[in-house]
Amino acid sequence: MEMTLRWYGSKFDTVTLKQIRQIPGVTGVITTLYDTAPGEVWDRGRIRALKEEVEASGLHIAGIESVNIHESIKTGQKDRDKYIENYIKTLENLGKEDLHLVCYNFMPVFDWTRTELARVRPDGSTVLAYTQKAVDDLNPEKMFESISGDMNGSIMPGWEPERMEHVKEQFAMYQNIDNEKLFENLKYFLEKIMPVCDQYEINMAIHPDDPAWSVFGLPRIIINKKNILRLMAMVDNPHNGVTFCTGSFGTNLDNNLPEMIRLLKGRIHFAHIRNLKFHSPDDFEEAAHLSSDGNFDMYEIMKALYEIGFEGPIRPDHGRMIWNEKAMPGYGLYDRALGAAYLNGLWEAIEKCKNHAGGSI
Ligand code: CS2
Ligand code: MN
Repeated sequence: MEMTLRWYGSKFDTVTLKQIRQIPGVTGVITTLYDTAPGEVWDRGRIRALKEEVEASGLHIAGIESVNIHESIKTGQKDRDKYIENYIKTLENLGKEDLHLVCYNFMPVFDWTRTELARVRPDGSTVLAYTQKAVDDLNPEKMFESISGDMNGSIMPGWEPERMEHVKEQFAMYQNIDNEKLFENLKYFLEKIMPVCDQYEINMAIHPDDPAWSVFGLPRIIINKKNILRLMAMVDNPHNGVTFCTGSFGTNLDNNLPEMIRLLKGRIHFAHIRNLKFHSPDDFEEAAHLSSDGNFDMYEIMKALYEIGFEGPIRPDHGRMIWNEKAMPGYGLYDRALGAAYLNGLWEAIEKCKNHAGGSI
């Protein structure tokens, strides 16, 4: 595995490449052209410029998160082929620049949902949190208003103001889309892009839905073992793979994370490692990465990744806001750096134990 950090680009991120370069063991970044709209073709020159900027700092681009999918593709509109063509051109441009990992999601309308961006924990840190009750009491616009004051001046992925302006029309597009239809549209998209992925050796890595159930009545499919295995079998090509995000699959306590990792052997191209602390099954907050701070056993998760021979990038997913840092909620430097160091420590210990003691731990 390779330890990486997500970086939104110098125009959008409070964290610099120089700072990332100084986190022990972090050698790459996961980045994107954050100001491109879903459906747009990524310009090859811009991709190259981004790559050169990252490389000048002594790091490299380990993957792209995300190339977002246009709602026409998700809802299967008549004009979807045009947007798929554009997506293929973007993949070609990435492939020509020697980039081979693309994270994306297939969540209707917006990306992950949290009801608070700055819940205060007993230690005084602030974290992203979710309570089902808050979702049940609000509509998306009201929720956006109630959380936008805590964005620290950043643009949150999936909750961009432009997106919120069109939220009603976007909801209307999903009126006749159920989970089955969404699966069908995802299959259609993946089948169309697999040839270019084969040609340029691009691993597509779908990010699970977060939380792993329907919000605001919208369909959601990448939520559990059964559905993710179904998707792998539906388009049975190794380039159709997964971003294994523990904090997203883990929102549903019925999901056994180490078991799912083992079942997805060969198809996990990217891992997001994050811990959650549950107060009830539908009230949780994003804890520090350390196992004892939340509900997940991080050692078992890392061991499962090690045992399936995982070689892709890992990034410590969202961190807490600590030490008075002001950054995009979930994406400050300090707690993610602590997370990277901790996960690297677990990995080193697992590796060394495996190599001694006749391979058993
Ligand atoms: C989130 C998402 O959980 C996460 O990693 O920050 O924004 C994620 O990057 C996207 O869903 C991937 O497409
Ligand atoms: Mn994630």
